[in-house]
Amino acid sequence: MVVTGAGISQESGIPTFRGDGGLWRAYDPMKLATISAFEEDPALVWQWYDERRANAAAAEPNAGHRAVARMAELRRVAVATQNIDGLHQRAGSSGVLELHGSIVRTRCAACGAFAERSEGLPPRCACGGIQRPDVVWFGEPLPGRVWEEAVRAARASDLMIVAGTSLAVSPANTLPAHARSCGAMLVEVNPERTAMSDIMDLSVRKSASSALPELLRLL
Ligand code: BJW
Ligand code: ZN
Repeated sequence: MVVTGAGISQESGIPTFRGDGGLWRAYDPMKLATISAFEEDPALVWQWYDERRANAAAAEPNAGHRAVARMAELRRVAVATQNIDGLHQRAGSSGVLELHGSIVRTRCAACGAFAERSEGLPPRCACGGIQRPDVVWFGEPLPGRVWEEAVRAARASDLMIVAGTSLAVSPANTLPAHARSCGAMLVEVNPERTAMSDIMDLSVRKSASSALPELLRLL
């Protein structure tokens, strides 16, 4: 199983949330990525997501995303990502478990209908409600089926590669412990220490775009 976070897309030009590469300087994600921020000022939250939608659409998958996609040609590999940028899919991975949703999709905060982002700030649904990005904000539950599948895959895995995530956000950061408790080997790819470095069997202190192709060759 491969579990990824913002660091794998950093080299595609998408800023991370925390650490040195955390470049959403004009905005504080801890404040904006919440339902209360959206209820208070949906236009401000949408400005942040509009910028990030444009950024993600213009970005290209990098060697890290491509290596993950190639791994599935050699072994059965489940991919779970906390990223909402769609770059794993664009690199050729299928069945990606999007733990925190997708910036590509928009749904109505009132009636739940999925639709394209309409014009306007904030954009509105045909029902009159305000649209929102189909992502998971702090305090919201992860999509149930996706999370159950991720836990199942973690517990069934014999090797988990955790790449480009600080493992600071729950419940995604419990996946390594689920894997470990069922006997999997844990490998972390991150230039920096993480919250779970101590339980890793191996920490590769390199960028995702250099380490993941190397791990692919070892597989
Ligand atoms: C490289 C690199 C390179 C750099 N190569 N590596 C108190 C109150 C309320 C809730 C909580 C609470 N305490 C705990 C909680 C739970 C909360 C939580 O975990 N909070 C903590 C922050 C304290 N979690 C939730 O609320 C979750 N839901 C939940 O628990 O539901 C049950 C519940 C309900 C009600 C109450 C409580 C619980 C939902 C979490 C949703 C997270 N959403 C976001 C935004 C998604 C949409 C969007 O993108 O806009 O998800 S926040 C943000 O963090 C985003 C990310 O997916 C997520 C994880 O970040 P990630 O990917 O790890 O990125 P970084 O930046 O942290 O790390 C990057 C790493 O890459 C670094 O380590 C670098 O070193 C590395 N790196 N370049 C490889 N080239
Ligand atoms: Zn609606």
